[in-house]
Amino acid sequence: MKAKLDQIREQALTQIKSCDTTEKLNEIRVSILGKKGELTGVLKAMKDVAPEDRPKVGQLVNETRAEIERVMEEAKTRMERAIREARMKSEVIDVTLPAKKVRIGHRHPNTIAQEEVESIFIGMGYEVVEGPEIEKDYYNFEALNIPADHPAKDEQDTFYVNGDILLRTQTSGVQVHEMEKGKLPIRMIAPGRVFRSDELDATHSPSFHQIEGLVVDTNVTFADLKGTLAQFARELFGESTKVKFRPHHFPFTEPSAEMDVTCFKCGGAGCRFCKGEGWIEILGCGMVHPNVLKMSGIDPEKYTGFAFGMGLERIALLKYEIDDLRLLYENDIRFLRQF
Ligand code: 2U9
Repeated sequence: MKAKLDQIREQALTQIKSCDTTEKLNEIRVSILGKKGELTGVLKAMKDVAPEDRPKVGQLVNETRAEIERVMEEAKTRMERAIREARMKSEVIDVTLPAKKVRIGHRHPNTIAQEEVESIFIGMGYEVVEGPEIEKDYYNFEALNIPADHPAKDEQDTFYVNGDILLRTQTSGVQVHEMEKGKLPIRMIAPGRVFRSDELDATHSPSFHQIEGLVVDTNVTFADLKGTLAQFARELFGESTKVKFRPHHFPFTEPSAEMDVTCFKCGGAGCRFCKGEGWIEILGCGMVHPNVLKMSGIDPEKYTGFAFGMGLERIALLKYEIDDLRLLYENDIRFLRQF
């Protein structure tokens, strides 16, 4: 019996020594200590041992079992440690590697241009006022001296929600709302999205942005308009910028004009950028029409005002020398990142 036990122990220890996975170790455990295991077989054979020898043999079996279990436990601990160490090695973080670049957002060129225009007018004491993109026909047309049968309405007669409500074609309604409040003087700009039934091409879009301005006070003259807009042009395009006013017609202003600035590329000599003109048109303006003041409850005998309007995209295209409006709407991050 002793010889059998020694053989079982020796065999077990050799197997455990050469075992390299916990699964295999478990198989060894079952084959020796399991229900049908070899050592269990020895225990079952105790009935054949002489009663007086049984305690001695029993003790031998228990000692063998204890030793095998101890060696197995040691092997298990050794294997688990090896697994843990291998994992720690493979998961090690190399703190000397360069960090992943985090790309933070970027303002859109339109936004940059809008904020620049806003900050110039804020510097001159203007307030920035926003208003609804969905507007009543009255505030978009009628209150601006554009009656139902006016040809100017034809060009912009578009995007109606119903007979009376539309997507605004200009931000002018914001100024009308402000005039109706009856708080004078007014010195404001109104930036925002507008809608027209234009096909999308390099210079047109069915939805673009405007910045309009309005000043209403006593003794406001065309000289104030010229001085203000000349100062604006110098701040936006550079100190040496000159301005030129060409007579024009708008239903809501009288007299009306369009303002050109000297080309900031060639200084007015004429180049490819200004198409040889030396001048670039940037906005429309004029003295607020007396009818417009009257309709909003302001006495045109006491008060006068000037107004102006510009397309924000046009300003952004000029300032950043972008030759196609559509690039502003595609939101290709490789394009946007340049500004
Ligand atoms: C009120 C009274 C007058 C706003 C003005 C313009 C001239 C103008 C265009 C520029 C390019 C529109 O985006 S564009 O196509 N705008 O030329 N806008 S005066 O006049 C107003 C506004 C509100 C109550």
